[in-house]
Amino acid sequence: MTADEQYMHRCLQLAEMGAGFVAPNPMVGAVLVYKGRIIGEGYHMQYGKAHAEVNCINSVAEKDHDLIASSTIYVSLEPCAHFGKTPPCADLIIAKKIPNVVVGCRDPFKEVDGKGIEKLLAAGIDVKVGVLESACKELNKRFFTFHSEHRPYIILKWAQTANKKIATSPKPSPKERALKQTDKRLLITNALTNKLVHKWRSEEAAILVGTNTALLDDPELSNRLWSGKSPTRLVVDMHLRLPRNLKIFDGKQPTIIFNTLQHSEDVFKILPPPGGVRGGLYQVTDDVSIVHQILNACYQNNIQSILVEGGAKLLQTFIDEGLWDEARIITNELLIVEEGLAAPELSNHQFTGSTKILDDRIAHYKKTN
Ligand code: AOF
Ligand code: ZN
Repeated sequence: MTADEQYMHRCLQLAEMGAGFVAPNPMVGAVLVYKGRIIGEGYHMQYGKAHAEVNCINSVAEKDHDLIASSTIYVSLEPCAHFGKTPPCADLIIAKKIPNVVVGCRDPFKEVDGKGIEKLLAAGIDVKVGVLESACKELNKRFFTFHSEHRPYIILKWAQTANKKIATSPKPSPKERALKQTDKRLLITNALTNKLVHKWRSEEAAILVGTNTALLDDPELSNRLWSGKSPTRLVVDMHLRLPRNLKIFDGKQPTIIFNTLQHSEDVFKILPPPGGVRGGLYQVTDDVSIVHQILNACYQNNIQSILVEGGAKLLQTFIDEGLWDEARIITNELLIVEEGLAAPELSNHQFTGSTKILDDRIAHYKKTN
């Protein structure tokens, strides 16, 4: 690693400490270096609060203040140029007369998007861009996908048996429904992988399921087994047939129902963080792809990532439309069922590794374009 890469690596370590506290903002870290010595460090600690550069510059000890104007500041993301919840970091760097700036990657947010770098250059500052660029982008993959592709980052997740079945029955019969025999849940994963799935839920802004999954599994779609928040629940129920006694209606987290019949006011209204969204009915039409309408609603309302947890049909629609970024597939290698719903078929993917937890194997895939 070059010296620049080492300092950028430190920026990334610092940035990560903001995980879980800064979304929908990106995680950003900064270090200030004078002749090979780090004299300041900082990161974006909380949504709406000071940016990394501000915390970094404020951390410099009094005795080192005179060195700031002869130092290099390393930042994992382009310093901002806009007045948002805080003033522009580029202006602060200029005001502090910092002569050198090393940037991990450009900020895709339209208010910044190169303008921070231009501001610094116009002030005569030496700017280097693109140190550990892919690692910097990977850290904020949700933020980058959201701003560059105008849709949330999409993670598909499902659990399958050794013979690739994901559920016992696609639909309850009217008789089963009348008898409330809807407990057709096929338990595939073990206690440890369940915990991991809750960790995944804590990391995303929203979780999405289709009608049959909501009806058959009656999932709570919350994070109960890991620290941190629970995602907003997004449920497809085109004809509003889901009974109100399902766990998704427990009121513990907002639930948004995509349907063709009704629309509630302020359904996506953003409450101050960490409140998230209000929930309610969101009207869609059935002549256009439902997936596109959901993604568009998320984009318009600053939901930067979704975890799609089923069922097979909905997951397959995302795969067929090429609208996914990651797939995490849990396979119980000991369980084989005779009948069941076939697991989705991935196409256009790159295998990035797998982990084994007792009898469950978790395979990770990334989409290749
Ligand atoms: C930086 N340093 O540490 C972060 C940046 O509403 P605000 O004022 O917090 O601005 C949010 C935007 O600023 C966010 O969308 C992203 O473009 C940038 N984040 N920029 O210079 C930081 N967190
Ligand atoms: Zn800033």
